[in-house]
Amino acid sequence: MPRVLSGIQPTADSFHLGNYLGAVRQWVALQETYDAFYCVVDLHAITVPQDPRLLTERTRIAAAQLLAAGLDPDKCTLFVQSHVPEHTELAWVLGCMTGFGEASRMTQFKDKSGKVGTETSVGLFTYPVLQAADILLYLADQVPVGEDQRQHLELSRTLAQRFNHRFGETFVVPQPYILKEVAKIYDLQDPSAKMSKSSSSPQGIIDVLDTPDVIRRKISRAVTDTGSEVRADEAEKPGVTNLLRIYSALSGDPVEAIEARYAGAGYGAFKKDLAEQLVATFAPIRERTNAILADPPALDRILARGAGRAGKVAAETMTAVRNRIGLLPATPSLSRTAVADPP
Ligand code: AQP
Repeated sequence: MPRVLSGIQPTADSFHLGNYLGAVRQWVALQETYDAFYCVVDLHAITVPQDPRLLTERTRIAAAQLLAAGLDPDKCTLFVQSHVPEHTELAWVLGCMTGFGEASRMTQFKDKSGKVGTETSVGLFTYPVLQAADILLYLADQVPVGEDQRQHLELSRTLAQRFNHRFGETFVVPQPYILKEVAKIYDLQDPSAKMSKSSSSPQGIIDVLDTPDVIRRKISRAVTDTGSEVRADEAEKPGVTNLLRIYSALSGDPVEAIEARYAGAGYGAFKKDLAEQLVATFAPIRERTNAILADPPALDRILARGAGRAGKVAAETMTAVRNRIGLLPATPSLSRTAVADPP
């Protein structure tokens, strides 16, 4: 089976509608036909300051939400990035092959460092290299992500090709798996910005764990444009166009059919029905998430099993990488634990 890999950061108490439509929904579908590896990327989260207690909690919440959204641990490998130390080891190797100028061109670093200001870390700068390691370690063929990750994925492809060229065929050159219609879901209050865990205002973002009433309120207050016509028009009606795309993605109906359905009806009826679509999609995920979170040991067992499976693949790839680049192999019988220092 071809392989996919993708990850999500535990940077909030819930993932949002953009994460769900742009990425997670594809993850669920792809587990049926791919050897699928999905991880909660906690090491990416710490590229900006995190409260340690919250980070632990949110890592479990993210994993529970992914299971609640439809990931099946018998069909895919779900794990926590930091449980497989080869991610950071490969990131170092790849970092030594990444040009400073090349890394400086990453637009997400420019955006996020602008927001973090003086607390901008070297980790935030090298984040795309760790992401390349996440992907290349599993020899992934496809990477299902939103549009915001396209540039990072291009770097992963460049690094795979560079490594293969210098040291011999080792990595698969991964392809982005980006669905155009849902590649970028916009903020409900600012339809020029992407919906984002860390930068959207609470009113601009629909969380998968929002209660039905909160979802209804946020949709009713979503920015619409002048006029009252429910019509997709990127330039003149960015707010309504965003809502139409969301409606279409949730219902499976083409945008044109939705436009026709609400012709002359105004924004009110359209928004009301959209809110109900969201409630119908997210309420069961919310309930299942809470049920999964009620049994942390069971969740931890799923993650441990995932880390075991992921670790096997990662260890094989890392052994090949170490050999290729000429690191002296450690002698197994002289491992750190087998050979004690004289007293
Ligand atoms: N607005 C979006 N529309 C479509 N896809 C999106 N994704 C994120 N936002 C949108 C996709 O969701 C996956 C997981 O994202 P992430 O957790 O790695 O973080 P991110 O891309 O940086 O998303 P956020 O919400 O903006 O998180 P923070 O604020 O923590 O940086 C990815 O595949 C992403 O493309």
